Amino acid sequence: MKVGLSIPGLLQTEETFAFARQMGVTHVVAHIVGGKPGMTLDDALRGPGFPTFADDERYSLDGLLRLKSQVNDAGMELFAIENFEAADWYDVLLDGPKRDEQMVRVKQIVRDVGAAGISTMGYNFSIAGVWGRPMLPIGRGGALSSTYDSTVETPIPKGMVWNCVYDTELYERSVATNDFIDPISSDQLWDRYTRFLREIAPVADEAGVVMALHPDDPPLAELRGTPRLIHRGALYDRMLGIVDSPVNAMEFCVGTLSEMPDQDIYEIVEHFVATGRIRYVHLRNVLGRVPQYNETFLDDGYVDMQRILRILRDGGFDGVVIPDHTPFVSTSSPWHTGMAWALGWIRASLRAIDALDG
Ligand SMILES: [Mn+2]
Repeated sequence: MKVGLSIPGLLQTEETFAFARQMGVTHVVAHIVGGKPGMTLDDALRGPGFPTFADDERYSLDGLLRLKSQVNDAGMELFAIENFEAADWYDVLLDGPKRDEQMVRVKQIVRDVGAAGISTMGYNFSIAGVWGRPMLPIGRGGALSSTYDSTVETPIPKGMVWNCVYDTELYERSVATNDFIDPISSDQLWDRYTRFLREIAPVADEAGVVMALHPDDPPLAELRGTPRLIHRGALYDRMLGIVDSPVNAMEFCVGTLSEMPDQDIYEIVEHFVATGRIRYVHLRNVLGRVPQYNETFLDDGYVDMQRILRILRDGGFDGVVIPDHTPFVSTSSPWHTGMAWALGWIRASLRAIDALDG
């Protein structure tokens, strides 16, 4: 297996790439959304949602090639781009009037990702996105850790999708008048997704790009009044069946899958590794399951992560594993420290598994 790191847009700088290589990372996942280099975290979090930029130059062929050469110069491979900008495809998610126009943009991004020689496009197909997870000092030693809190759940004002405000005027008007996005059924969401997937798959195939879908975090059947697509492991089977091709694959988030109730995480990993369609793995541990859980360090949750790595290896998975989110530790650089710890833990675990069985 290869050890990778997901680097958010805010941190896509020469310094972070050097940090990643120093930690032994060989494969980079560029999580472009959520901010740009030069912005501070405070800048990024100042608005009512995460920042989102329509037609962002970073998704152009030139932008992708520049990013790739930065990563290559640091001695690593740019393995994947993670997520489309909400501002680029909100009407694909909402089935709005700009849906077809926005699909043209999404297809161009996938073509450009392929043309830049990047093999994988990770994405979420989610209206509510990742939400309702305050950071509290409940991790080991008081580390700030995400927990799900259903009491803060509110419906989504129009103008927002996936925690991003794509139309500020509409959003402000909607907040003032309690105007929320139209309710839909789970079947309607699956119809939207099916239409999207059948349209994007041939484009991805031609571009040499694998589309990798992340499950819904937190994995509830409904969140903020909207249905969720992948909130149980078995729903990945449904998704894989819609387009039965290697271009339709999973961004396999062990953390999110471990939050799901009524299923055995080890059986889930065993089942899906056998499909050969785990494109890459997000590794994270958790205590509890929805609606009551919190994220933990890799060695501090209810899941035996080394057993997960063994199941993946024994199932023939030889792809990229990245740390998912980690608790924020008490240093002046909580993200770097948390990732450094997780990367070291994963590298040592992979080595130990091979040595013990070897
Ligand atoms: Mn994840």
